[in-house]
Amino acid sequence: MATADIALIGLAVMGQNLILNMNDHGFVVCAYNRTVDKVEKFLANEAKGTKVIGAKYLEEMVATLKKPRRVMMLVKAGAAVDAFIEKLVPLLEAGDIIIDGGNSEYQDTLRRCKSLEEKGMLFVGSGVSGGEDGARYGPSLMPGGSPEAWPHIKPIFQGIAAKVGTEPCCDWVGEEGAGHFVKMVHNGIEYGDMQLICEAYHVMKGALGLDNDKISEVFGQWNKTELDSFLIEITTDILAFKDTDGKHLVDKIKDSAGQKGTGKWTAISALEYGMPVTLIGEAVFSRCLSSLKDERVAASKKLHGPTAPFEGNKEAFVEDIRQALYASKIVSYAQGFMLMREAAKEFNWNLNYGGIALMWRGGCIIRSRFLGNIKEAFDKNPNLVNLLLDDFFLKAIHDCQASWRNVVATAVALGVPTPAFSTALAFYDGYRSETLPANLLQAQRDYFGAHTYELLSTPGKFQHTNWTGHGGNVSSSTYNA
Ligand code: 2AM
Repeated sequence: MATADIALIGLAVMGQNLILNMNDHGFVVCAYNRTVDKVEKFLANEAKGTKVIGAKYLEEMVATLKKPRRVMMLVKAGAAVDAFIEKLVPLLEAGDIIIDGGNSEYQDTLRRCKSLEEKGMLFVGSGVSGGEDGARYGPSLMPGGSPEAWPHIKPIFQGIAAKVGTEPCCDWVGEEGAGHFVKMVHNGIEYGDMQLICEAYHVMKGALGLDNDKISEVFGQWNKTELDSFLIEITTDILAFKDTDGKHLVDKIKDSAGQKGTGKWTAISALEYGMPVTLIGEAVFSRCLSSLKDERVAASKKLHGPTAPFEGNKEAFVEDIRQALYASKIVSYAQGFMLMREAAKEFNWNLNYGGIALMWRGGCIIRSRFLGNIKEAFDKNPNLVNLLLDDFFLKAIHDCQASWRNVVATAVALGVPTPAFSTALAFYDGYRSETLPANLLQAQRDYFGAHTYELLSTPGKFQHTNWTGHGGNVSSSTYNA
């Protein structure tokens, strides 16, 4: 009998928690898993006393569904998703909807979307963020794919999503792989935010000599300002946390960062689409550098830096660091939105930028007050070319600028690495430059490779000069890397 509103395949923790969340919001869910035992165990334990039903076979699962059928997968990204799609297609009809809530690559989502639409079915690739807790009590959801699917999944998705006030942290992102692309950028931005916080900690510790409790107190204060966010909040807790021996746990943790690859994928996309998303790139490279622990230990004994201590007012400098972090964060988000805008152009997606800011406003790791300001900026002007040009952010960055420069200059002078603060400032100075030295670069390219250059006085016309007086006058047309 068709009683279920949606089926969910994949009973790992995320899947289980999303099912329970959907159940709490009045939806009847049919649970299925490759290893069928897990269905019975789930029904007998976590889902006991709920309206959740289970299925042992995909045919049985499909038969429980109201039409158009909605089947959501939360399985391992990659081959498992394709395998399930292949099994589901013969069991479904035109107009039915398959949703992939896993961490799929957006190119895979694009391919699956096209292929299912050719068969008359609808496909949605949705970013799901917020971890296990988010899945259970309110994730940030970023669905994209076949637009016709949205009205049919909207009540469930917006019902279970995190809320900011009454607004759900879920809206339609855009076509094809847009949802998974936006989730990837979200993760890249998360890398950037974490790196910025770590640099602030490093400068306070390395340059000012503040201890963990003091730094924790500083972050606690910052959390009451524009920087109010989940990541600053947990950093406050982490720095104050004591191990069983009464010592700070953070000091005992090896300074070698892991990564699962989503930051790297964002940086790769940035290179692919030619967008200067420098801060996320530096955040990824900083993790790489940190993981060279043994080499760094050896190098630290041989490579020297400055030894002069910090001179100045520490309290005032702590405020400078806060402003440097804020300004750098604005640049990072501006870069992230530049990347999304470029991808939207490339793929013809109609991205909803204000909606994206709202989706990230709650439920996910980068949730923050700041995202509310970004939402307002795009509400004011949906065609905003760059976040830095919005009045609110323009003023914020102008107000922070002197402090930001002071922090980067001081960190350089004292030898404390601040790659993300520095790259953000370099980007800012590059972006606001009417003239950059690429005129010389074009001349160099033309000199050694006859790559041609464009004169300011004759736009669109490319020409070659014989710079040396010898060699040919033939310009390069084949080598344009
Ligand atoms: P399992 O319980 O049968 O292993 C997270 O790993 C989820 O993805 C689990 O529900 C898991 O099912 C499922 N999964 C992982 N690899 C899979 C595959 N190759 N085919 C089907 N499901 C898979």
